[in-house]
Amino acid sequence: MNCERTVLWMKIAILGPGAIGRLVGYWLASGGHQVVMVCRRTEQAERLGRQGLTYVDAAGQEHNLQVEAVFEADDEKLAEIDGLIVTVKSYDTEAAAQQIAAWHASIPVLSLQNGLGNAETLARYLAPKRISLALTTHGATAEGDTRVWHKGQGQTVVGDVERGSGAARWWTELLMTCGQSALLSDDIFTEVWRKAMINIGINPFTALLDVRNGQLVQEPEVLRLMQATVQEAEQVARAQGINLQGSFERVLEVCKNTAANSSSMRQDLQKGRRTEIDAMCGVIEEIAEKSGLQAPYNTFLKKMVKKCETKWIILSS
Ligand code: KPL
Repeated sequence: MNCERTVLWMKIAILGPGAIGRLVGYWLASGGHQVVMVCRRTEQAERLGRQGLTYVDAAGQEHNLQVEAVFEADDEKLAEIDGLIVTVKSYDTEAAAQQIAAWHASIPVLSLQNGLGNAETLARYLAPKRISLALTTHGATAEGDTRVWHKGQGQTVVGDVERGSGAARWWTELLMTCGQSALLSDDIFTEVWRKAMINIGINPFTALLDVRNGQLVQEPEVLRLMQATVQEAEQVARAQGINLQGSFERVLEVCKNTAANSSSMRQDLQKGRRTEIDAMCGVIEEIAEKSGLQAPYNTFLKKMVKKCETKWIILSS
């Protein structure tokens, strides 16, 4: 891996063209980089290749850019990529890691995903020095196969799994060439937990109540439950040696900044898809059990979301 090279005109593949995959794909394409969206469905690959990627800004203005799109692992088209961004759902990380391990030996890989445990899964298949992690609080909603609506500004933090590998700096510089700011963190695992707290405080509530992020703060009794859930998760994190303070304040801030957005979990339930609840409240429940703690709020939310998943999946099949 050569992270010394200039970041201009890179060819970047994005594995998982959901809302965040499309958002970052658009950013990179608008910065003049060559973007290859790697799709799991041939129809999506065909549509993206034919219609391009449509980015809808917060004012509802549409912008369209051409991107390449391939169906799964098309070795020929992926032969010359300079970097790969993983935006698949947390429960697909293992399959993604196996796929990447089979393609390339050395390109840098950036995980831009929700949930706890993605880095550990990737590191079972790829050399840790290749892996960087990014967390973002931007709010994005996927529409159809080719559109993404950027519904709320947020912040992106990037850091290396193996400190000092230099890859995270390369990724932040790449984002900067597209006019996107990204902070460099030398403690990315704490950032992963910080982002998980935001998802635990927002996603299950928006999904179960079927509301947008901003609507949560209008209901005092919902706010109380959100606070109790986040504080409980903070305590579980503390048992792991991770000290997080101010998580609930950050949850409120993200609700405000992404008020018009539908959380990814709400989008998943609405589409009859599996959610990432296991990598959020599910991990908190597991760690609590192993540490002799109780996490009733997180356990309850996991149960409720799982119930809804099965109902929606049956209804929409
Ligand atoms: O990460 C998100 C998600 O929806 O998964 C937030 C930041 C809460 C934006 O909706």
